[in-house]
Amino acid sequence: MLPRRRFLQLSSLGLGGLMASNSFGKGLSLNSVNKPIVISTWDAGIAANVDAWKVLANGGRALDAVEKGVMVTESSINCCVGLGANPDRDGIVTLDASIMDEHGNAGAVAAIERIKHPISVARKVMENTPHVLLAGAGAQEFAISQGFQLEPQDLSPSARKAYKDWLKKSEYKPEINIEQAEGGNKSAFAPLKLDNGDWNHDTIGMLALDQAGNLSGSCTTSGMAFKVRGRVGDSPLIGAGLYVDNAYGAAVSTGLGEEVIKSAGTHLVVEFMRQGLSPDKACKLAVERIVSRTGSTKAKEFQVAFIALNKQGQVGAYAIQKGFSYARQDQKVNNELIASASMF
Ligand code: SD4
Repeated sequence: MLPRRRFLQLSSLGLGGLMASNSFGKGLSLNSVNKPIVISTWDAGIAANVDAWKVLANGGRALDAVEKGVMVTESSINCCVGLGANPDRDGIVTLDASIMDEHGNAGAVAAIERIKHPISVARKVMENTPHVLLAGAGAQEFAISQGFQLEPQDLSPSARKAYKDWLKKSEYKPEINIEQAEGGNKSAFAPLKLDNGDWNHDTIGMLALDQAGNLSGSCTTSGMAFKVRGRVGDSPLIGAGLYVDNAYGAAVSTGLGEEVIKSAGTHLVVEFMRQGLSPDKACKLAVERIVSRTGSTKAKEFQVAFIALNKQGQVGAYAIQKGFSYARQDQKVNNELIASASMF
């Protein structure tokens, strides 16, 4: 993972807007489409983009890229996502994931246990069932029926330590992903800082546009650390944590899922792009919509961030709190971490 020092300030400089017109369709010829491209949330996106890019650079499908990409994060034992992640308050890791293709097909799993790659199970739900979302024990049974292996229930060393620390107070105070909390915020739900100095986020969302000009997206998470057993966040909910409309654009979210669900966040971002707004502006308006409901005093207590990619290959991001970043790989930017603009 890259240290924060290496963040580019491209978003805040508005460089994304230099690549093409900020308004959908205006001044753009087909040749100006920036493809292929992949973007993904947080620092872990750098490693995930590498595998996604292998697919895209070889002319592969965006759907394969967004699955392969986030599988890297799901496999990483000391990360944030997948079976290495923090458990719920009963000490059990439960995972959520969703995927969406260029045809508007969608698949998702919620609160699945002991499965290494929830994103691939989500894809099987999409491709092999007439359903969109399978949850809990049923999702696990389905995964096994599709050839997935049941993994041990053990916690990773970092999760075991974090859970043990959390148990000392067992304070239930859902704050999530507020990076400037370093040193100040002692909430159990603030992200953990790893020994190497990186932050331990518990979600990765990825969006890709392939050489054929098709969009897809994925999102996979352990949800909120030390959550109530059975709690499901925004990530597996289509239109909340992830939305793809192949005609206009795609968006994925991270942060406090409850607030994203209540605003149908990523559907809102994509609708703003449909109305002609740039990805940056669409993400900003969606964040503002959330804050207009909660009020800014409450919004100072939690993080929500969106990234978006439109049909022209333009990208955007916006967050409530500073500290959010996303990784970008295309012909113009070689897998760099980009600092998102934010409200506060
Ligand atoms: C959730 N949105 O379950 C996820 C959490 C998250 O980085 O994004 N963490 O609410």
